[in-house]
Amino acid sequence: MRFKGLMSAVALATLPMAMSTAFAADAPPLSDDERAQAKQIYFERCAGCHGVLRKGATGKNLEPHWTKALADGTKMEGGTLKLGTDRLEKIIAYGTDGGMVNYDDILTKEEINLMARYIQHTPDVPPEFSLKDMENSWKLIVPVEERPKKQMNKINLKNIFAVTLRDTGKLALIDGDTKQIWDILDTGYAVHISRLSASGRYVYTVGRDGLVTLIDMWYEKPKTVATIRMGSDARSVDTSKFKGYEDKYLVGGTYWPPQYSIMDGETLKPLKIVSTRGMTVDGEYHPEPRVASIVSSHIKPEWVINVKETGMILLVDYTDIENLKTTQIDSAKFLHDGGWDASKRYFMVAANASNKVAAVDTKTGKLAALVDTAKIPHPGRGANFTHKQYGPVWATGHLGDDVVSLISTPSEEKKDAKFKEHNWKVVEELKMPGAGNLFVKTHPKSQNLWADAPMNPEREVAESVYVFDMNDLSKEPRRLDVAKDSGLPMTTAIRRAVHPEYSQDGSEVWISLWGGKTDQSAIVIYDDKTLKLKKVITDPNIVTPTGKFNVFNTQFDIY
Ligand code: DHE
Repeated sequence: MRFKGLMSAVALATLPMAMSTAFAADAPPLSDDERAQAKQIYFERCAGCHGVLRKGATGKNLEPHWTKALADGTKMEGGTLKLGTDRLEKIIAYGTDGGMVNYDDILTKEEINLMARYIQHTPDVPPEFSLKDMENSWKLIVPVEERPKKQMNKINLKNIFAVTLRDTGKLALIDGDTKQIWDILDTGYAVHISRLSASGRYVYTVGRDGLVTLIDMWYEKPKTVATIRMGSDARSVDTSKFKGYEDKYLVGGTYWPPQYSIMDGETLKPLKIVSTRGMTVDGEYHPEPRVASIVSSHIKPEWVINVKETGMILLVDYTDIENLKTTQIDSAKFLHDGGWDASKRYFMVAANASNKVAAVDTKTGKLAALVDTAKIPHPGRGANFTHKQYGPVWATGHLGDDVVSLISTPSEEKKDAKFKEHNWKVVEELKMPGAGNLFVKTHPKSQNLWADAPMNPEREVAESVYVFDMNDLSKEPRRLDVAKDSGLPMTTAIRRAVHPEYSQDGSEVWISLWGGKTDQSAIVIYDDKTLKLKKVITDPNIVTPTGKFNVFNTQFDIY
C-alpha cells in the first residue's frame, strides 16, 4: 500500500523549474503543456514513493526500460514485460496487489492517460541545491539576542501539541491543558514532521518543499524566528541533543537533492551539506539515496541518519563539523521511519520495502540485528512496553499486512536475563482487522497500545483506531470509531483516523480525523484509561490534520 502524495500549486511554485529533460523520441507523444502538467502531478502524487529519478523505493521502478512499450506495440523483449499505455493506465487507475493504491478517485481519466504516457519518457532531473542556495533562502527574522530572555506566556509548554495541517502549509499549536488553539502559523508546504529543541522552547518543522521553520514558544504568542530552505523535497529534522551540544546544531535530510544539511540550531544559518549519493548495500551505485528518518543519539554526540535507497545508516559525530566523522553501517535497502527502544540505546528503523527492521546499537556503533517482519513495516516512532512473557518489546504496525509486530529488545537489567533468548525476534504478531496501519503508540503510564489503519481501503477500518490491552494481548483490540465519535456528518470521501499521540501525563490520546481539504476535519481526544471520548476539536481552521507532536513526549522521545 502506498501513500497518495499531495502537494499544491504553492509547493510547485517553489520547485526548481530549470529541470533537465531528455525525452524519449519513441515514447508516446506529449505536448509541452502536457509535459508541464504531468511533471507537476508526478511531483505531487508519485515522487514520494517512486523517487524523482523513478528508480523505485516503496513504489516500483518506473523507468522507461520497462514502462515503455516498443514502437511496434510489442510487449515483451528479452523476457522483460514492457507495460505500455493501456496497462499503465489500469495500474494507475485501479492499483495493484503489490501495494499501489488506486488513483481513479483522485485523477481524471485524462490525467491517468497523461501519466501513463509521461512515465514512458526519461525522468526529469531537478537541479542540485548548494550551500549558497541555502544561504540565499535563509531568513533570520529575529536574532537570538532580540528574543525573550524568559517565557513570556503562562502556557504549559510541555503539553502543547504541534499539529500538522497538511494541505494548508500551516502548523497549529494547541494547548493540551485547555484544548484551545494557541496559534496557527505558516510553514513549509505539507509540513511533514515537527521536532523539539533539547530545551523544549523551540519547535522545528519541515515541509515537503524543504522549508524549515523555527518557532519560538517563549513569546506571548508563538513566533517564527527563522526559516531556511534545504532543497526541494524533505521529510526530516532533529537538533543536537547531547550534553554540552544542546541545540547547537540542527540537521535536516532531503529527498531531493539526496543530502543532509547541518545548520546552526538557534538561527538556522547553513553550515555544511553532505551528499548521500553512493553505493547501496548490494554494491550498486545509486544516484538518489534519499534521507529518511533522523534522530539525535542519547548517549553520544551523534545523529542517526537513515539513507533510504542505499540502506546505509550513518552515525554522524557532530563534535567537529569541519572534520566530520561518520560511521557507516550497512543494513537493508529502503530505510524509512523508526524510533528508540525502551533503553534508548538501540534505534529501530524500518527498511520498509525490504520487510525488515534494522536495530542500530548507538553505544557500539554497530548493527545489532536485522529482523525479518511482515510486509512493509511502518512504525512511526514505534511503541515500547514490557511484555509479560518476553520482557521489553518494541512494536511496529505494517502498511502491507494485518498485524502489529512485537520485537523483543534487550534489557540492561540482570534480572531480565531470562528474556535474552528472545532478543531481536518477532515474538508476537497482534491481529489487526486489515492492512494499512501507519502509526502505533503507547506511554510508560499506560496499559494500552493504540494502532491506526488509515490506509486500509475499508471505510470502517480507516476511520477507526484499535486499542490493545497490554495486560491481555489475547483479547481482540477494542475498535473506536473516530469518525462517528467526532459527531461530524458523514462525507463521501473517507476521513482517515491517523497518528495517535499521548498528552504529557499519558492520560489522553489525541487522534487526527483527516478529511479532505474542503471537509471539516477534527482532532478527537480519548481518555486512555476508560477509552471514553473526552473532547472533539473541530475548529474550521483545523484543515487536514495529520501528525501531532506533544512537546514533552517528543522532546524526551517518550513512546
Ligand atoms: Fe511520512 C514520518 C516519509 C507519507 C505522516 N514520513 C516520516 C518519516 C519519513 C516519512 C522519512 C520519518 C521522519 C523522521 O522521523 O525523521 N511519508 C514519507 C514518505 O516518503 C511518504 C510515504 C510519501 C510522501 O510523499 O511524503 C509519506 N507521511 C505520509 C503521509 O501521507 C502522512 C500519513 C500524512 C502527512 O502528513 O503527510 C505522513 N510521516 C507522517 C508523520 C510522521 C512521518 C505524522 C511522523 C511520525 C512520528 O510520530 O514521528
